[in-house]
Order: sequence, then structure tokens, then C-alpha cells
Amino acid sequence: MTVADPVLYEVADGVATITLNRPEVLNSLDEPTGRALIAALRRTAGDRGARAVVLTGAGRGFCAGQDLKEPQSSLGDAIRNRYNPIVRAIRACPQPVIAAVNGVAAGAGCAFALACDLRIASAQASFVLAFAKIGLVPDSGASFFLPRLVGFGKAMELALLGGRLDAEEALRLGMVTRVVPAEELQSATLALATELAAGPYGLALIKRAMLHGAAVDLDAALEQEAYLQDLAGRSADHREARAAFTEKRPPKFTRS
Ligand code: LHQ
Repeated sequence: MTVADPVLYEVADGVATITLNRPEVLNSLDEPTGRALIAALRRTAGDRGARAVVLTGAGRGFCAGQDLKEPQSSLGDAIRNRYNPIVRAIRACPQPVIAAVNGVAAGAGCAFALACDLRIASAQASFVLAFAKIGLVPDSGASFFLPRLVGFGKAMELALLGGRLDAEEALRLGMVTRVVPAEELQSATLALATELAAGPYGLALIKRAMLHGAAVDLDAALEQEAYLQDLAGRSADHREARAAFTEKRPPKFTRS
């Protein structure tokens, strides 16, 4: 009997797709799955063929967080060794990372979606801050991302009550960018990822500027913007965009 890969990695037309692949347990994470996800995200960061990244789940779930049937001695160690590296790897990808939320995203699975740069959801998706229901605290960056996305009051309510939000409610709160019918999730995600994959080198710097700006004071943000703008201004893609503007034609970017 062969055991299916718990995480699938595929690159096509500049888009890397990472698929959590334990559909029978709603893609919850045991140790091998966590390790494979970290490896896939790190591989993406160095993959020159991947100009945008999609994170999604096989079957009817996106990710139900920790596999609650896996025995664990120290939850702190699990968080430090498995979950925090996943979140850091998502943030460290120079490419934009899109969560294509195909179904339920619970616990750390919800936090992974929040850690991504954009979220597009199937109408069948749902979001559950499941931690309170099992006597735990928000982890995997949920306490950091959620208040920034929906405001502190709503984030506190969701964290304490752990209720399930459907896709439309998540859209209303600003947790997701778009909701599409389930059968259109793949094509809509690919269209979004392809648009990003055709973008300039500056997109990686935009990601850096926005992530930095969300966590520092104004002076630090202004200085970082100046630093990154200097890099962006020296890129071939910026020169190409200026030439294309003058020549009244669409730019052709090379990600350099
Ligand atoms: C699962 C799971 C699951 C195993 C569904 N594990 N089997 C970090 C480090 C260390 C420790 C702890 O935590 C963390 C971070 C975290 O992620 S804590 C949060 C852990 N996750 C949860 O508490 C969510 C648990 N799951 C649920 O509440 C429900 O399954 C949700 C709301 C996600 C979906 O409900 P339904 O759509 O009704 O599906 P279901 O409950 O029937 O699940 C389908 C199957 O998947 C079922 O198996 P079965 O053999 O009965 O068909 C579940 O047992 C299995 N499954 N989540 N986390």
C-alpha cells in the first residue's frame, strides 16, 4: 500500500500550488504533514519558476488545524517547531501567497489562511477560531492577524466564542477578498494568481513594505518605504514600465 503525499506541490505557468492532502481528516496537520508543508513553502521561496503561490486543501476542507488524534507531550514545542515555522515561511515567501479556501478553515488552519497575503473563498468555506472550544489559545499568528484584519473587538469576540463564520460573513468582515461559487474557486484563483505572476519585481517589495508597515511605527515605516523604493526604482521592471507608459503600450515584465 502506498501512502499518499500529505502535501502536494505543483508549478504551472508561473503559479506554485501547495495542496494539503489529508482530505479524510479535513487536512488537519500531523507531524509529517507539518514537515511537508514547511518544506513546500521553503521550496517555493527559492523556486524561480514560481511567481505566485496558492495554498489550498484537497476534498471538502481547507485545513482543520492540529490533528487532535495525534499524541503530543508539549504544545509549546509543537507550536515552536511546527506551526511557527509554517507561518514564518508564508510571510517569508517573496511571492504573493493566496489562500484558496475551499472549505472549513479551523484553528491553526484558519490562522494559516489569515497569514496569507490574499484570501479567496468558496461559498462553501467557513472559518472557525476553534481554540476556545478545546481550551486553548489562538496560535499560529491568529492573535496577530485577526485583529489587524477585522478590528480588535470582532477579533476578541471570535477568539472567545470560537463560532463558525460562513464565507459571506467573512467577506463582510474583510477576512476574505472574494467569495465565488465552489465550482469556480479553481478558475478564479488561477486567474488571480496568473495576474500576480505577470506582475513586476516590485510586488515582492510591496509585500515587504506592507508586512513591515503593519507592525512598526510611522517613522520606521517611512524609512523602510524609502529603502524599498530605492530598490524598486533600480529594477528593470520599473524601467520597462516607464518606457511602456511613454510608448503607450502594455509593459512586459521579467521579474528583475
Ligand atoms: C479531524 C480534525 C482534527 C483530527 C476534523 N484532527 N481529525 C497547535 C499545536 C498543538 C496542539 C493543539 O493545537 C494547535 C493549533 C490548533 O489547530 S488547535 C485547533 C484544532 N482544531 C480543531 O479544534 C478543529 C476540530 N474540528 C472541528 O471542530 C470540526 O471537524 C470542523 C468544525 C473543523 C468541521 O466540522 P464538520 O464539517 O462537521 O466535519 P467533522 O467534524 O465531521 O470532520 C470530518 C472528519 O475529519 C471527522 O472524522 P470521521 O472519521 O469522524 O469522519 C473528524 O474527526 C476529522 N477531523 N478535524 N483537527
